[in-house]
Amino acid sequence: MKLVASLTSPYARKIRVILAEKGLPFELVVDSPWEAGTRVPTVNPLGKVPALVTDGGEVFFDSPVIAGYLETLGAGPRLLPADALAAVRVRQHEALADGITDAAVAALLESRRPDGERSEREIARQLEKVDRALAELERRAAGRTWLDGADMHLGDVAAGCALGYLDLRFPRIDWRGRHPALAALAERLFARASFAGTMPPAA
Ligand SMILES: N[C@@H](CCC(=O)N[C@@H](CS)C(=O)NCC(=O)O)C(=O)O
Repeated sequence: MKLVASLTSPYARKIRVILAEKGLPFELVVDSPWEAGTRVPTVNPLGKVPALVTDGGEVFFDSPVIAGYLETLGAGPRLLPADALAAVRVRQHEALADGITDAAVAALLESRRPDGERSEREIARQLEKVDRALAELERRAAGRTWLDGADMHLGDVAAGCALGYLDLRFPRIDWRGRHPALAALAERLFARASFAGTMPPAA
């Protein structure tokens, strides 16, 4: 299978981490949807990465859907529990973590708009979402090794990708200082080969 991804996308990183954890072979097709000449829209009509193309030519997007597909392959450790309600709870953590990423991306894009078009109020509004969601993730991580049960699951992977994205784009946000359980979770995650091998290049 092929994964169409940019090297800085935290959503694509989530999928690359899952593929590594599961030991699934794939071809990485690096393509940035922001660049002229991108072929991403020919694969994903939404023009976003990640998009996964199976060996049979079927395309899956966005990252939660790809994560669900990869789980069906039955390779490597389970990142979603077999129990349906437990899986929904893991998905809730994934959504919370992806939501941090969504708000951080929105704040970054707004901050890059030209003078006169940029709204500091909108940047602050998005960063408030990040703050609130980090506090909620901290509450859920406190006193635990992983967010869901005794093993790492999809919510943990998404959390690591969101926190790594904050390090990349918003190093001024001192989430480690304010959220010790997230700092410990991130340390565990970032020590894994799957995370170490998917560090985004300096932007
Ligand atoms: N919810 C989507 C978000 C994907 C996304 O927004 N990817 C960004 C890269 S970080 C992108 O491709 N943006 C291009 C665009 O919005 O046109 C997912 O989880 O896959």
